[in-house]
Amino acid sequence: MIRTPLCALCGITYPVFQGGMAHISDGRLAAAVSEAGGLGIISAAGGGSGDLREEIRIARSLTKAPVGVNIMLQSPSAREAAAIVAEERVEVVTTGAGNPSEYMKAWLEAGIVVIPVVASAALAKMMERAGAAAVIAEGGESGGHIGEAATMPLIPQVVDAVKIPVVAAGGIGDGRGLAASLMLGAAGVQMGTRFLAAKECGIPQHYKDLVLKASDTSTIVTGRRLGHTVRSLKTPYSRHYAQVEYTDISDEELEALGTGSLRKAAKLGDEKGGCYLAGQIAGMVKEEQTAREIIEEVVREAEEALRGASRLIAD
Ligand code: TUI
Repeated sequence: MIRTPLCALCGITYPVFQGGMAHISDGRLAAAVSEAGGLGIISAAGGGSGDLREEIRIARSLTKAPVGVNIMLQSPSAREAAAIVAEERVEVVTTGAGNPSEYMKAWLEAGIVVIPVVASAALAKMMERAGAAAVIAEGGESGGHIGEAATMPLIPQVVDAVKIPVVAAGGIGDGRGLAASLMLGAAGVQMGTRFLAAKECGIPQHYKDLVLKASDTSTIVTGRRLGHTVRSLKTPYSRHYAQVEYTDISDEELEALGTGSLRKAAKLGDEKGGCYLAGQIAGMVKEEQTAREIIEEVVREAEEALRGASRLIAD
């Protein structure tokens, strides 16, 4: 049994979060993760039906365990989502791709445990001052929108910068990643890519197949020129984007190439125009499993790794 302060803080059995993935993480996936003892997180940016209130109610109908909602701050619906989570008394709110300071007061008054995603020690400190209960420090190995720092150097620097618990994210795909994160000082982990292959994850089969056949070198980073840097699987679409990104193509044309591409992948399985977000651990995902199987396997592997670690010390 691995227990950390994150468990009591969020009312969960295991210190494992499922990332709130835009257009992907819905009430059904989140409920399956929470029911298995982790923290399931619904994405307010188009998870499931796209109706956040509906997805929260679906999750509530499937589990009595706490659930979270992730708000992607650059999403046009962020403000509306910020109000809904307070009205619906969601237990945990995570935020991504920005600074959630303007919403903090209302969320804290509603009794919500607020856990922003940060990509730097500076933002982690600011979030701690603003009342965050913990932070998720996400390195650039993750899928989707990424910052500049990698997980291995980011986690200890954020841990040293704040007193609140730190959740490690980016590049964590199994129990060795959980054990290593705990050794870096984190109180738990968040995984997104591993849960793409969860049986309860409703993405098109083509998306799952791309993840299942990925290797260690299957992802690519694009979008830096326009300031929306994302990591995705190498596909004809993402290779084409990378090829034209630093040519004389106009910003407008480049922007148009990206428009709707996340939704096309996550909702339609569009093989030509879809941008299939995934992290560097995609190559470690070998089979579809239930959320419960994923969480129990990750925790068991981490226990084995941590028990075995003392044998490395010769005395
Ligand atoms: O947010 C994510 N990952 C995402 S969001 C997304 S949807 C999207 N749609 C269109 C374009 C781009 C993305 C897909 N994946 N992860 C959390 C995360 N937050 N990673 C990095 C950050 C971050 C970076 C800088 C958070 C705060 C930050 O500081 C900004 C500031 O204002 O100080």
